[in-house]
This record gives sequence, C-alpha cells and structure tokens, in this order.
Amino acid sequence: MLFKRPDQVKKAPPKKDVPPGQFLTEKFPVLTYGPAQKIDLKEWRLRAFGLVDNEIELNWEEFSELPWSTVEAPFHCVTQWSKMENTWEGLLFTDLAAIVKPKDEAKFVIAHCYGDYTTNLPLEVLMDGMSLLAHKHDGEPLATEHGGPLRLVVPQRYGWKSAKWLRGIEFIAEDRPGFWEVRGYHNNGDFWKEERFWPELS
Ligand SMILES: Nc1nc2c(c(=O)[nH]1)N[C@H]1C(S)=C(S)[C@@H](COP(=O)(O)O)O[C@H]1N2
Ligand SMILES: [Mo]
Repeated sequence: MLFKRPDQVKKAPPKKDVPPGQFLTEKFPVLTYGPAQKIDLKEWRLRAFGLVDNEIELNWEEFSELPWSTVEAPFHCVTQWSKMENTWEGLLFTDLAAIVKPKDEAKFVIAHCYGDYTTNLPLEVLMDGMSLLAHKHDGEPLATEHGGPLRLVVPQRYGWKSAKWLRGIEFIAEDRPGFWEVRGYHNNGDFWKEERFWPELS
C-alpha cells in the first residue's frame, strides 16, 4: 500500500505576520532556474549519504512506505512573493534522520536535485520538526513544475532552500554553499531577518 494516511499534522508557529519586504499572492508562482525536471517514477531514487550511520537509497515504492506527516506553513520567495497557506505532505526530516542516524560530526546538509541544483542548510534547521520531504501540496501530488515527485520544504527559510526534484541528502561537517549561495544569495536565508543577499551586496 503506497502512501498510507497521514500520521500527524504539524503547523508552523502561528506567526500571522508577513515577513518584511514581502507581498501576498494567492497564486503559487513557479520559480525555477533552468528547465523543470521530469523524472520517471520507475527511475526515481533518493539517496541519503555522508556522515550517517546508515546510508540509504530508496526507490519510490520504498519511500512510500515511510511514515507520512502533514505540515501547514507559509512559503516566502526572495523575489518577494509570499503564499501564506500551504499544506504539505511527506516525510518529516526528523523521521528521515531517525532512519539514517546522522553522526555527531554532521552539522550541515546539502540537498542535491535532479538537474544539479543544490542548496545548503544547517542540520539544526532541518530538524525543526516542520521541514519535510514533500510529495503533496494542498492535497494533490506535487506538480512537476513545483518539484514533483519529491521536494524539500523548509518553512523557516526563503524558498530557494526548498529544493525541488530532490534526489540526494548529504550530511557534512563543514558548510558548503549551494547553487544560489555562491551566486549572491545569503548563506542562511532567514526571512524574518531579510537575509536575501550576501551582506556585501545589501
Ligand atoms: N531544483 C530546484 N529547486 C528550486 C529552485 C530551482 O531553480 N531548482 N528554485 C527555488 C526557488 S528560488 C524557489 S522560490 C522555490 C519555488 O518553488 P515553486 O516553483 O514551487 O514555487 O523553489 C526553489 N527550489
Ligand atoms: Mo525564490
């Protein structure tokens, strides 16, 4: 049985406020650098590797057997649109960590995507209980242009950290900037602090 019923619903902290410099949209704009990635579910694999006790590589059926949670959270793009209501469903990062068991030295994570996009995050942020590997948005399987079949969703950071077409999660000791983080976007990307671009560019 693929994708059993959700186990739990998590809500982002009830901060109704819109972060500084953001404008509301009801739509869900698509923001991708380069082409969207179409991945055949039969070919799809997800690897979790690096500084973990238990490296894994899952096919879609195996991924579908993992516990499934629901997270409600706003989404904020650095280009200034915010979509306040989103329901995401998928595997909580904390549930992935329980399987792979990051080593003590693992402090950062690189999300690797089909199409070679990457982004970096502190492990601590991904362990916030809201970050997840999402396969559904607002009750529907994630559309290809929004990162389907599987994307990362990190509710506490600007949207570029929510990597679409996820194919790998790498656990590392030293931080390593990702695709946008080497091209002028802030390394941390906290929208409450308006961490949009490199400090020297702001
Ligand atoms: N693989 C990949 N993931 C990506 C991007 C991208 O270009 N490639 N763009 C990022 C940016 S800048 C944002 S704002 C969100 C947008 O997600 P959406 O297109 O579903 O709205 O995806 C992020 N994840
Ligand atoms: Mo973005």
